[in-house]
Amino acid sequence: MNKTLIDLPAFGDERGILVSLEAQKSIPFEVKRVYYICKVKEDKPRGFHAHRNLQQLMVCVSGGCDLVLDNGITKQTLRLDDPTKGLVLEGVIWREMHNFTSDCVMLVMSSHHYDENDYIRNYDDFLKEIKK
Ligand code: T46
Repeated sequence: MNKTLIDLPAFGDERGILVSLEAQKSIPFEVKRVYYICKVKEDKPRGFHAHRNLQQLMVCVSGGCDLVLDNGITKQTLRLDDPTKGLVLEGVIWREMHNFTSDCVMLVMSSHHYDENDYIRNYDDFLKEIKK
């Protein structure tokens, strides 16, 4: 599975923590787009898609959620709830986000602009596509 949990450069002192993200340094690709997910409903999962050609770095800067990652062979669940850890995803991975805390803010940096044609939003289509 093409996923890596990375330690983000974090500068903590008695005032708190500052996390600095620099494209092509702490972020292993050129960032073309940034978005964030916030004001979530705890009982409303998100995702349920894969990307054909996209690298993303995901960080829960507040709160957390469970990420279910599936490459068609193995399925893994990990809790993302630490603002100093980022999850880098690349390759065709089915992703679901569950069990959000109400204060969750997920920041995502992407290697490409938004393109709905890059999404596989049907699980059977995803399985067909990875077998190609
Ligand atoms: C992902 C997970 C982690 C845009 O217009 N521009 C954008 O850059 C994005 C990301 C979304 N949208 C529109 C498309 C939909 O009408 O925003 C709406 C909600 O998007 P979606 O239902 O895809 O949101 P999530 O939370 O299910 O998935 C998002 C990203 O789309 C996806 O790339 O990996 O977060």
